[in-house]
Amino acid sequence: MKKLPLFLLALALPAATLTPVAGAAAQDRAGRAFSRADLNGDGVIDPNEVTQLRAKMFDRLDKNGDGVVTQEEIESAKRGFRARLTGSSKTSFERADANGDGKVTREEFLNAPRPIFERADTNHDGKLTPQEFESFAEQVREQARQRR
Ligand SMILES: [Ca+2]
Ligand SMILES: [Ca+2]
Ligand SMILES: [Ca+2]
Repeated sequence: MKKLPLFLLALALPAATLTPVAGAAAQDRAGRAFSRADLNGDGVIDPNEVTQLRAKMFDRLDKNGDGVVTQEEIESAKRGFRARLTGSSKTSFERADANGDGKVTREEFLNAPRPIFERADTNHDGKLTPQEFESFAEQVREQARQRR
């Protein structure tokens, strides 16, 4: 399986799944992740772009292409991605699965809450600037360090 880009997972999964990396390497990676997510290249990430990224991610996770991502498909994606999920973390798939039947449709997933986006958008203008993105990534790394 092709490795999922870190940023796609970072948007969809809890912050805990971001692998902590120190210093310049981390900044560099955040910068590249940012430009990959800025699909129209206007220098900010907007919710529309998040939705498009989710759509791409959904298609990758939906291995059998039936338009529904099951718990099983999520588990296999998690195994393919080396990030560890802590016991209490829920993926946004699990959050999106409102009726708890272990399946998430494309529509549910695209319309699921965007807690990471909203936390990172510190001035709440609905757009993520590279500065907001980087300072959020820094917070996440800091939290990851403190958990050890
Ligand atoms: Ca943009
Ligand atoms: Ca499926
Ligand atoms: Ca903002």
